Amino acid sequence: MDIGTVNTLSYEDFGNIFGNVVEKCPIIAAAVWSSRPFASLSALEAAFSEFIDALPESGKEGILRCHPDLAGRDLQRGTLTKESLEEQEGAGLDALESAEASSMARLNEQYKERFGFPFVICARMNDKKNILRQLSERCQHEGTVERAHGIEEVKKIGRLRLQGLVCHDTQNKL
Ligand code: 2AL
Repeated sequence: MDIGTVNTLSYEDFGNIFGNVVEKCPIIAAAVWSSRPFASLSALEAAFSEFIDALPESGKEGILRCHPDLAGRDLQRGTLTKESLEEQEGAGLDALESAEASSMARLNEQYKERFGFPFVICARMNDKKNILRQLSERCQHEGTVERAHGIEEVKKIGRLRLQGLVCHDTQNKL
């Protein structure tokens, strides 16, 4: 779809298409629709990022809490969103060795216990080894640092999801 078509979408269609750009947070797409028309894919990406950045800290933590654990229960039970499943499979998280799986489970719990929200990282920009290493390192950080880091990862995830939905090349002259 090109950006011109995006700009013609009703809010219902926009929500159906972009509702999971931020994992399980369709309210963000519903809000971003109000910023139409978008000059380009970059402008659409910026509208999502700016909405997230403007939220109070509790709202940012809420977004993080909507994310499933990596290699967690939802992956095992088949209850991940389509987008999250593709991302987790792409990083090899559906095929962990048993030692990797137990480290991931232990560190995910440790992280949640410490910060009150789950560890979030853009799985499409990392492989399983890198994810495990970063999970271990980020468990040592301060809460404010981790909240900001997690939100930057949410924005990366959203940017890649948007790039899968809207073509790059078309610039719409407004
Ligand atoms: C996720 C997810 O669902 N997709 C992704 O890239 N990262 N979750 C997470 N906890 O980091």
